[in-house]
Amino acid sequence: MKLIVIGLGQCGGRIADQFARINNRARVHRRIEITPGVFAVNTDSADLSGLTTIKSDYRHRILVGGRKTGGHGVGKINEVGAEVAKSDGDKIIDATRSAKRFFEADAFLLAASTGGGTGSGAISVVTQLVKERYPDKPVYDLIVLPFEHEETTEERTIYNTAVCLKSVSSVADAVILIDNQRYIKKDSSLRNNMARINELIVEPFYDVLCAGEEKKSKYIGAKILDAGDIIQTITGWTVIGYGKSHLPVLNLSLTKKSDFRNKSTEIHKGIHAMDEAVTELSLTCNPHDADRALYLLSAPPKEMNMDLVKELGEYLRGICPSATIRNGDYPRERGVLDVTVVLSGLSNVERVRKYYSKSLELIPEFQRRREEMEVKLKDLRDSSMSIPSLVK
Ligand SMILES: Nc1nc2c(ncn2[C@@H]2O[C@H](COP(=O)(O)OP(=O)(O)OP(=O)(O)O)[C@@H](O)[C@H]2O)c(=O)[nH]1
Ligand SMILES: [Mg+2]
Repeated sequence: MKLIVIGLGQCGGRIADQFARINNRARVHRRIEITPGVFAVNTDSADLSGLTTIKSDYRHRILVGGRKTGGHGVGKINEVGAEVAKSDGDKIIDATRSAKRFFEADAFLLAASTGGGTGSGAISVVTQLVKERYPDKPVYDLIVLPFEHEETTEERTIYNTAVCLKSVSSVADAVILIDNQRYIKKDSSLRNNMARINELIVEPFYDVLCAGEEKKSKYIGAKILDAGDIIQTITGWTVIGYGKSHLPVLNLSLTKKSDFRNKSTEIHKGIHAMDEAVTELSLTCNPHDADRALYLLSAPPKEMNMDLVKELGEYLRGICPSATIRNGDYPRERGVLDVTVVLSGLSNVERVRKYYSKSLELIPEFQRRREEMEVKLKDLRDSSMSIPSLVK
């Protein structure tokens, strides 16, 4: 599957940059292309300069809101992010057309964080514009939720998140939810290592995008997971997970393949990888709420067999009883067996609900504070009434 990727704001831009890196990896190691166009949009010129892989010309690193923001961001004010995206929307859409082989892309992937101002304000506006301009291509929004400590220290983070989630959910074909906090749960040293977090966020997309683009017969699975399967699966609230099992360097195929013990070891490793993928989903959710799901098994061809694919299917069916499940296998020569899982069409996401309800409490509080501030300012002005001023 081929994606046009557009990152908005600092977080979105860096995630898009990571997609550009996995595309380079796919080109070098697999001779295939998965992202024919990758772009970053920002109100902050320094953030755009900090990217490393997206082409550095103005058509790929798109500075918006120039006069309004002076190239310095919108400081968490998402309304300004949205306004700038509306006024500079044509500039963004026109730039994306500059992608070589733009029309080969199967879908758009837009990425942003919810906590800031530029990405969180702009993503829904740009999603709507892309959908209007290219009604035949699905548009997926990859949305990065804030760390816990950001929510406790800054209420605006919660409000921005709620507004962003509501806005994208009404325009995007799917909203892929990523919880920043999940990536530091096991290793808190990652908190200050955004580059590593971004690698972990983007990695699950690698095999999923590559599988359907393979041309060499030895890399084509018994059941190919292609763009059609993915497009049919991804809809509404969506999460993605990835797990792997390391394989012994000495391939099991050197021993007797038909040995039932080998087969059960393979199945065990497959289930281990799938269990990890489900445990490490990009956001905690209840798989029972999924209407659609897919899994991709990738392993050296000798490690894959129909029993393994069937067992994995049964495992997923057990945890997502109401989902339509699609699957694929992707034979690659290397020392790991990995499984990518996507759960989609989620009918309930507790975390989203929490942002909505917290934000509802905040709105009257923001209003009260604003009024209180206006009263105090007026009071201060009144107290200067009899003082002369040097300007009119
Ligand atoms: N995963 C990840 N999260 C990031 C990254 N950069 C920032 N964030 C998160 O994104 C949120 C802040 O949003 P930014 O993307 O920096 O904001 P912005 O869209 O540039 O908007 P303004 O700076 O307010 O104009 C916080 O929750 C950060 O933790 C990143 O590279 N990766
Ligand atoms: Mg910024």
